[in-house]
Amino acid sequence: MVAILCVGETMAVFTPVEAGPPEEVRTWVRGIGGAESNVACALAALGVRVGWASAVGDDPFGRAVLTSVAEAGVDVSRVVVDPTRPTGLYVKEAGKAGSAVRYYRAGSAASALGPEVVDRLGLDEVSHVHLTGITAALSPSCLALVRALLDHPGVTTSFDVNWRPALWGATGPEVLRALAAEADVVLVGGDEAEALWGVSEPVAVREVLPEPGTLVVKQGAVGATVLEAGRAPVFEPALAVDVVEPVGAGDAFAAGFLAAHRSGEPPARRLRSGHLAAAGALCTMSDVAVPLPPADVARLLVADAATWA
Ligand code: KDG
Repeated sequence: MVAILCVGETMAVFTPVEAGPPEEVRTWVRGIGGAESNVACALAALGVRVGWASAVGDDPFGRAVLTSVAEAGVDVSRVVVDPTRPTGLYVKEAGKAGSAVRYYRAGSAASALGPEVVDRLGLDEVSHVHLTGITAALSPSCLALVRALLDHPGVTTSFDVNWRPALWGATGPEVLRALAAEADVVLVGGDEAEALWGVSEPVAVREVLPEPGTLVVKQGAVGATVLEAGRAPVFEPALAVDVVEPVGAGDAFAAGFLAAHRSGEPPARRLRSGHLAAAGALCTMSDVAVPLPPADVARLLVADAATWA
């Protein structure tokens, strides 16, 4: 039985150890990364019973991915090992302002997932499914899987838009809007909303996405706003942190937010929980967050405005 099931691709990630263009770099560190398993690992660190469903190749990177996610405390029993396709991988050119990425994932094991897997996900044992727009971009069958999961009766859903222009053609903005409209909780960066739909302010994003019961607009280092039906928008500033590398911070934020959302915390506390989890990703080169010490989290969750940010 898992409270939250995250579904999507996880890859081997290569991060350069030396500065310089990739053509000249000779030493790389191999980690793992995938938006949905990043969320799952961060949820597990917060004590949530969480599973991750996907497919990996029957290869060393697939085994490394499975071992790492399982070691984080995530149930990986719904991950299929596909002997006919490889595990995807990606290469980072990391920097404080953001990271350029180069994907090697076309034809990967996860890209072959489709709606036929829904029946073996054991969704009667799951209360919430977390998805992202990345999966929708991987292949037509993956898009159909995301649609089927968003439509599935008996589970609530969250959808992080996770705009990855390198994976999309011209249909991205409309497909992502339509998918987001089906979810109960939607997370989107103001910068992503600007690129997709030409709006970044939370209230304007809400006009583009009026359907979800809970809409969270992430405003980078400034903070985040939650907009819910029948309630005034609630803004909560982000924590000031020395950023090492930002990839994975949105996923950790989603985990912190969802964990507090599930426990019925009020909006500001849910946003704080997201910011605290995000700080654990901003302070590491890894896509997977390193959780802050629980005592710091407990103190900061209830700190007054002056001592918080
Ligand atoms: O949000 C971070 C993810 O983007 C990263 O871990 C890799 O899932 C990934 C992707 O598709 O870019």
